[in-house]
Amino acid sequence: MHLNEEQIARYREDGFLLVESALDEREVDRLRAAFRRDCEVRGPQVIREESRNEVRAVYASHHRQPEYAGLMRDPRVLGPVRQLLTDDVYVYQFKINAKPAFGGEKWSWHQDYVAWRIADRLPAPLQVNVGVFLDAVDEFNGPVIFLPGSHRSGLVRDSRAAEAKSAQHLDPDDIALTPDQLSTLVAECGMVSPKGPAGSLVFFSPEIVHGSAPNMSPFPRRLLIATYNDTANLPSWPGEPRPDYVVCRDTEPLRVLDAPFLDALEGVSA
Ligand code: HL5
Ligand code: SIN
Ligand code: MN
Repeated sequence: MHLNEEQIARYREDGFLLVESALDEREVDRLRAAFRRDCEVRGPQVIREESRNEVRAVYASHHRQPEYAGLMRDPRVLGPVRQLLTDDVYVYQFKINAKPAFGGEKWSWHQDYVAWRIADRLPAPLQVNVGVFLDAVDEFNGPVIFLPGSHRSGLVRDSRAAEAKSAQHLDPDDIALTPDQLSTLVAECGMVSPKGPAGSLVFFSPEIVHGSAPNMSPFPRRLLIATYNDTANLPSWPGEPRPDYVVCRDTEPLRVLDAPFLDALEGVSA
């Protein structure tokens, strides 16, 4: 899959780009099954909701589940990322935010690069995020809301809250925008929440302001977010590096598969 000039221009202008139904139902089924398996793997990479014992997020599933390892190199995902960023990229971070039905909690308004600059001393915002819809996303199940164009406003924050919400990762609560900052930016940029069927992709900038509301609907909103970083833009930790489930250590440039990930996994040639 190749993005056309207009799509690339839209990504640069808005800071995000939706590609509907890039993956088919069979592929999404396999990814969901791999996620269910991965939720059973015990360890600090599984983050639970504060108020109940449900999964809030799981990190680095591509280290354990071959479907996700393949997906990270699938031409429909990695191809556009290389067009938007550069040829030599690797997966810096991988997470699935589960937003369970009947109570998946909010993700506060934030810019990703604020987190990575503070926590990992990542030199520059040379990343592209890819959101993969593991469920259909609609107005009811807590879609991500973007402020279009806000990636061109610079960083809104340069420090984190004194008290961390989570010991496992940096929760957006710790770097949340103030109400005043958000009101000013929304007046300039407005708000958009990309929606679509399961299997849709949303590419978005590490500097765009985004967040999402709780999910009180009867439908889960499982969203994979993979962050690709330029291999020439590596973190340099001031002290102890963050764990490798939050910040991946394999910085070898990724090669694009020549077939969709399931075909590659099953050894079917293209
Ligand atoms: N949880 C991420 C991390 O690196 C940061 C957030 O959406 C990305 C802000 O710990
Ligand atoms: C995030 O930015 O990490 C959370 C967005 C979401 O899952 O709604
Ligand atoms: Mn984010």
